[in-house]
Amino acid sequence: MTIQTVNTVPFAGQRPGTSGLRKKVAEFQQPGYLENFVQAIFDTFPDIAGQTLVVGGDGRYFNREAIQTILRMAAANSVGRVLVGQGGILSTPALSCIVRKHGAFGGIVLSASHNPGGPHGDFGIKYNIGNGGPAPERITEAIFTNTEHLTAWRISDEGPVDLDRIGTSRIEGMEVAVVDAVADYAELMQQLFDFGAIRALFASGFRMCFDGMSAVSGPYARTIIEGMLGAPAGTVINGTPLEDFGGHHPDPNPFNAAELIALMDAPDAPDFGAASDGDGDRNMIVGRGVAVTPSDSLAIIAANAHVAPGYRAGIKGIARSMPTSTAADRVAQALGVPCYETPTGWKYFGNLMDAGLVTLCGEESYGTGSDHIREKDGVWAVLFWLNLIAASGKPVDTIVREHWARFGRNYYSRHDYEAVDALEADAMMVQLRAGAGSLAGTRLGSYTVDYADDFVYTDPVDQSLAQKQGIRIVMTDGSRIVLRLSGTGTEGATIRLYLERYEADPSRHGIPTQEALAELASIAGHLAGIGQRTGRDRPTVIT
Ligand code: VG1
Ligand code: CO
Repeated sequence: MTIQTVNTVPFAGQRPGTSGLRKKVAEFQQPGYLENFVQAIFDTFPDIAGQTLVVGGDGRYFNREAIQTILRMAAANSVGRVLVGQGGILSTPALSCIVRKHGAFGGIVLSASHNPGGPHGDFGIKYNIGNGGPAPERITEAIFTNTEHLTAWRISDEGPVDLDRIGTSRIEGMEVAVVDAVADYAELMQQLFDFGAIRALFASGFRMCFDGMSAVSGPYARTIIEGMLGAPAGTVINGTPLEDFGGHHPDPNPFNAAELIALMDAPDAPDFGAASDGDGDRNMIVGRGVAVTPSDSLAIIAANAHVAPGYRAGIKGIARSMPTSTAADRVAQALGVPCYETPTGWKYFGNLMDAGLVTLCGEESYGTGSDHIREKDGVWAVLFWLNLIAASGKPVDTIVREHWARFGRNYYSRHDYEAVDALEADAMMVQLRAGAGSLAGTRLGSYTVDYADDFVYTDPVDQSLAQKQGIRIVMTDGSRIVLRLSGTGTEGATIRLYLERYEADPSRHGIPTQEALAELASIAGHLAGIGQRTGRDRPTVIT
């Protein structure tokens, strides 16, 4: 047993973004790159000695190697015990569940989520705190500061651990427990949803397709949907996690899950379709011929929460990220509960859930979840919809149409301009920020600006301040244009343009989305000078 102290110099740019540190695999493979960041995490917690950590990832290329390194470093940093998912696999929501259930000190997630994997793809690492959720900015900033001053990291020369065999072993004095990746999570789902009703739904011949996108949620969906809920074998497609996600972009939206969308548009489509992302925290809900926008999904879950046993007593409140449509706000108002607007990224929901202020949270980026854990949760959202379909006896398209008829429809779309010149993108934001203050009262086409600003958020629980969270231009009729730069990309900058228009009149709920939002898109394009700055005449991805 030897613990080595290896001298090192800082790597520039190890600042965690919206959801952890994400870089190209090749960057992570530089000698010492991963080690520096991991040591910076341990250095942030002087009280980590003897504590329990949970470690797992989405199975992408470099996952196993990174886990072996983290285990040896954890031992060298006096961690008491580490729980690792079998095969190095844990979905992000499963990790959150295990941290909470076992009262762990924290967790380390190895994932770049929906970013492509493989040797030429992306890798990522994220630290979660004891509530099971992503570390707040105060902690990610402390980790970053440590990366800038690091002089050495510590590692044991013991190992490697057999990640495929369930059981315990030791590295130095530290216990390593390889645990079933699905069991704790599946048990939690069983407490929240009416498995009996969903089982009866499948037994009646209801057909579903769950696209695991060759990423981490396949094993969870197979165990729960095909196993516990009795859906026929083959309900889960692309259900085996692959190191390169089969060469696909594991992002569950109509653009990247084209196979599922085509299936749901076909004449013999199943009744229900769903997909999840690389690390299992995102979800897409699809009915016959209709993909539900994530913003609508959050609102519909909120309006119907009581159908699921775990939420029978009602919800305390809702939180949505600022760019997410205001559909949920209307439901919150009808229910008489608060609706909070937070910056982009799940880490901003943690305090609200811990303080018991909200039950449901959601983001427009195909993320929905509740206070059962502290991450967004793809399979959870799919199970909620199954529970809702079973309880109401209605198909997805009817549920959506009836929701719009009651609350109005928030037409919604996101336009992404990916891998654009970072300096131009920054200049665009500077210009928008400078101009926002004087937009109020201006007429733009058929809209009049009510107010415009760069979103600032003060956390109501600890008063922490998050600034420069995106430009929002809110019209007098409630329509909105939002612009911000992505914090998860690894190439140049990605401009995200979010468009929303409210329509109360049910006779006008059938307009194709892009048509309904065309004028807002053109106003935004002119205001921000997107064409001139990026040299693009259309977005890379529209969702
Ligand atoms: C994106 C989404 C954001 C989400 C984040 C992490 O961030 O917009 O809503 O929380 O990804 O999701 P950004 O900064 O690129 O817009 V995941 O599933 O990648 O952990
Ligand atoms: Co994800």
